[in-house]
Amino acid sequence: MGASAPVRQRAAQLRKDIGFHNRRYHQLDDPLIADAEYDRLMQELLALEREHPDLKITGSPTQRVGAAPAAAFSEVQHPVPMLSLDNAFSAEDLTDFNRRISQRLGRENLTFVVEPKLDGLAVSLTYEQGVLVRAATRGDGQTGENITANTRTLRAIPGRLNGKDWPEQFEIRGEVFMPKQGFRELNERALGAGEKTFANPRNAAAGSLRQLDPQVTANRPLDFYCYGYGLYPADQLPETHSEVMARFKIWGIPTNPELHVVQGIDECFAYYNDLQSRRQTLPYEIDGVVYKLENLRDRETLGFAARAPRWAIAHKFPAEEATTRVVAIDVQVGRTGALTPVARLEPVSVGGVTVTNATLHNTDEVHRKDIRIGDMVIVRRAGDVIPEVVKSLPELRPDEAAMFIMPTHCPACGSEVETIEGETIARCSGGLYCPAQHKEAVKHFASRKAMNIDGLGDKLVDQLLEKQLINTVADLYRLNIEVLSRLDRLAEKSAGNLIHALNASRYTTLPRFLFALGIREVGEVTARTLAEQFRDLDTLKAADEMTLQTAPDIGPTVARHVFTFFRQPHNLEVLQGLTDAGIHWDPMPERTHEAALPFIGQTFVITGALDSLSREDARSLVHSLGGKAAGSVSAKTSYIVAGAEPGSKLDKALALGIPVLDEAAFLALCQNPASGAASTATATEE
Ligand code: I6G
Repeated sequence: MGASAPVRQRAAQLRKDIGFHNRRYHQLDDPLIADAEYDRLMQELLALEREHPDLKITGSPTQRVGAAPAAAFSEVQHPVPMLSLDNAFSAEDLTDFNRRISQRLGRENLTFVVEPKLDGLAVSLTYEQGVLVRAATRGDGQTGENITANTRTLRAIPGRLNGKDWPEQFEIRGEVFMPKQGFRELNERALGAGEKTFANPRNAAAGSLRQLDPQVTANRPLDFYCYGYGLYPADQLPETHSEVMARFKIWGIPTNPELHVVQGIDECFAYYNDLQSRRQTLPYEIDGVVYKLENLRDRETLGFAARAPRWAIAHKFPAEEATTRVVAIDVQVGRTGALTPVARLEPVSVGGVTVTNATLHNTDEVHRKDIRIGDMVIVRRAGDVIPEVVKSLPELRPDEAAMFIMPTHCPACGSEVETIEGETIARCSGGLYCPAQHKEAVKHFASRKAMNIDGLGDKLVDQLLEKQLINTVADLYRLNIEVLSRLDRLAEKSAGNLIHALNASRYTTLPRFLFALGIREVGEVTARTLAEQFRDLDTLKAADEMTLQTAPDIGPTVARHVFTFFRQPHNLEVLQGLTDAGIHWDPMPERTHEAALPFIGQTFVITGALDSLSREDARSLVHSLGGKAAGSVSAKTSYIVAGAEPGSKLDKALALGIPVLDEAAFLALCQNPASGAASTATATEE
């Protein structure tokens, strides 16, 4: 039966909207909706066309790829159509795909090649006699944009191939992308120069490659992995995809090291889960995994549908971005009085989690991203990171949208708000008088890395302060079951557990205690440094600013914060209260002699993403062995520890001839410092 008029209208609207968003994405590199929203529009149109085949007209975006080339570029006709990929959004979609192709081939347990789906720009590269002669974007799949001159500036793309057994003429296809680190550095530079930043690495990669001036492309940190081929003499093809890729690798064409061959759909799922768990640590952004049949003859049997091969599918990860509206911008007061603008959002599901707030960091950031109250915005929630607004969509701005203005007085206590010259952070000047700062200070005191008071969560702290059952953190130690039983929703057992946790926390360490006090700029590492240097609380309390600066890595700012903290009568009262409550610790271990602090006098710089440690953990490890961890490379650096995507610090270290350790060599050195020279020799490049 033909579709009814309203259904027909909806399909027409969807076709129009998708066409519009295709041009924003493919031609302007400036999408107006998050990818997930786009996918939803496409899925809706596909479902309508499945139900009403008469709607599946020629020219529907479900039957086409991308968008026509932009007029600014000359055109390249693809000798073999450059198609897109079908998507699987669920396990069921993937099982359907497997069933479909197994049925058509008459075999089960098929072999697949699997690899990450990079979030970049697909390109076609043609080689003749081993020389790159043409590069093109996908365009609409038939005709792409000629980007040869720009592509030649990419170091990852060989202008001339190694070896000589390549076909006279052939075409490879792959993804140009911008690694996360390069993206961050590019945006940092743009910020410094007051220029526009890119919303994400995909837009940055596409915008950098689709430039009229190749010199601009040359200065952008672009990379490339080949994922397949287009035109290729059939009689020179091997049997499998992985053999093709192995050949390409020999010729100097980069292929993704995460490419694997797996057996059956279960191994595809296992690969998907593994990659999803590592998604945040990969040096580039991915939005899913691609599965393709390994056997090239099987591919030929299955062939192509209108816009995608039947033998491949992209299994998408849950989305990290969504579009929603900013309904208000509130100001949150942190532990140190910093005022952070927070966007209150119309609730939106991002990768299965409902997001209602996103941090806006500071006023500069709000203005730089031009975010107004009432705006539509793209929000991003990657892994467990706090959601943030990636960009506003001024094109969709309602007339009544309002600018954000940082209040002149603290919303929690009414004290004046100060913004120090040269700093972007506005601060409430109320100190612990401010209930918001006070609340955050108590939460920090109880937190895991501070006094570790298990069971004293945020809600409980709110109640204790609101009901005035505590005034300072010292009062926590006067709580008893009877008082706690007056709190809402605190069962007797939980109250008992809390009392137990409070008792246990009385015995702590000096570094933890110093960290728990919440002194400005005294994080875990600085607290440990101060404890190591001054050995006991009284000596630290008595130290003047100059003396404080004799400790490693303690500069004038931290010294001033520490000095001032111990001169405030209120703080001294709280300290006395805590001592009276029986907070105690063992004396700091004897100043360890050199054998136990093998890194004394050595400075490490940690850069890039490590596998088994966070950079903070690695720095702590260096400190615990007597070394210094510095933020930048200089001639004084003893070692640089380089993880994935190490960026410019590694380049500088190599230029200065500083020994480079990879993570394994670093850990080996920590365990067996005497092995230093041997480990570095293997880790130093070239
Ligand atoms: O657009 C694509 C990205 C990645 C692809 C692709 C891919 O493999 C990793 N593979 C094919 C076969 C196609 N597009 C058509």
